[in-house]
Amino acid sequence: MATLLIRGGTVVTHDATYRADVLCVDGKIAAVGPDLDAPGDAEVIDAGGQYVMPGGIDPHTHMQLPFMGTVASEDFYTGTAAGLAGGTTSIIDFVIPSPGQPLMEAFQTWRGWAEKAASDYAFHVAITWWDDSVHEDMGTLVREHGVNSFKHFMAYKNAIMATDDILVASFTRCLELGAVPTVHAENGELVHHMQQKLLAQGLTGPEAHPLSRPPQVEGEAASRAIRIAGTLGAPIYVVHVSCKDALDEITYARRQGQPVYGEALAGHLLIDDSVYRSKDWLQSAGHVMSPPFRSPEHQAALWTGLQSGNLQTTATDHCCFCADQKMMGKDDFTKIPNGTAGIEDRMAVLWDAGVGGGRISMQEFVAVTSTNTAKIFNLYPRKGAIQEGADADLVVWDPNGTRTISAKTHHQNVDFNIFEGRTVTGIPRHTVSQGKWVWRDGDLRAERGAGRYLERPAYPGVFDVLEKRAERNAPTAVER
Ligand code: DUC
Ligand code: ZN
Ligand code: ZN
Repeated sequence: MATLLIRGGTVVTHDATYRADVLCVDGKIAAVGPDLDAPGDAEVIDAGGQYVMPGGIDPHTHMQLPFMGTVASEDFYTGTAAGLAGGTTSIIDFVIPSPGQPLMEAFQTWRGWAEKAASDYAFHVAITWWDDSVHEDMGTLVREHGVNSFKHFMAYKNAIMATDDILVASFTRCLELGAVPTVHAENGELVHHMQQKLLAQGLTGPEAHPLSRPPQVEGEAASRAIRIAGTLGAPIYVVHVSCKDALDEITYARRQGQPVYGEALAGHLLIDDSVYRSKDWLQSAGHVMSPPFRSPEHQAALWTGLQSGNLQTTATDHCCFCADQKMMGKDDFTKIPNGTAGIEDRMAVLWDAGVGGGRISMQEFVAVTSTNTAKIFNLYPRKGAIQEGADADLVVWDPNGTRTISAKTHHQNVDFNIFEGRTVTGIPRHTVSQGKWVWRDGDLRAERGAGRYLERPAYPGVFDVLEKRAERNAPTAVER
């Protein structure tokens, strides 16, 4: 029996802050309370002067993703291990079938890749094409494999883009199944058009990347996806909201009572678009991701989105490409593999700028880094909570600890760090996964294959209400 006592800390959850010890037995939280006795065989972690919080959940990662002619350098082991070093104890990654590939085949492929994960994981499944078999497989995934969310890329024309007919078919199916549709909101036609136009003008470098994907492109797609979902009565979750344009669409819809959720990336909150004006090609290309980094006014809007509750979660879109991979786009910015890392740094940079910067409270920090994701994707209270019976996935947070972030010292399997040189105050001092410490004062003991696949049941009951609500709000026929 593995027993661990975290002693002397202050427990911080999304709704409470109090002094308590936390006893973990066989991977679960067995007790939370003051002055708990340590059973004879218990290992003890001293959390004096520190905060004990639910482990982070990153709802948006792409480990070893085959993408844009290459494969992301971080695999499920190295990526989840880096996450543990950063206080993140679960991820939700994406199964992305190639157009025409059976969903179940892709799902089994990703399940195989993920067997080496060091932390727990789940999957969203992308809908990149449509026929009756996709309709069928969505049912199988929900009913038999614990998938309760499906992803739609509205960009990446001629690759994985979902057109409006696919969105309508898939959102309708999601509603039937009690699953949450999610979207990468960028108008793929516009992006393609802008890319061709910029290349024709001789703009081939990474500085053209943000010009090809301006905020309107994201705002339009967010509006379209939200209105399609609203018409059908389906909820919707917008991944990596990067700008005011998309946030305004979410905020407007939520004000009408529509169940719309939004995610912000740590990168978008912390880094502005000046990175694309670097004279150093690799510096600039290292920041190529989609949607791109935005100007400071958009960043300020994202913080307001988190503060107001119109954005509920934070993620990374962790998708790593090394310099030699980025070089694939040396003469054509549209060929630079899109993606940046962040799983190891998300919690620390958000604490530093969020709590340290006076933007969000500690409890809000827990909500946006862990609990809200667990609730939206039906992992709560197994994850995202500190209570008896929950999984013992915890981070012991040292509010006074400091770290200077660098690709030279990080654990991520990539040679670049978008937060390079940033010194943060507030660090994960210890991380506990499944009741065992895996990161202790700089010592990483991530175990290959220790991660478990997390089943996430669908929400049929909740969705019945949404369907009825949409019917009630639908315009009625005018009698002649
Ligand atoms: N954006 C990225 O930058 N990388 C992976 C996929 C995506 O949508
Ligand atoms: Zn995306
Ligand atoms: Zn992504």
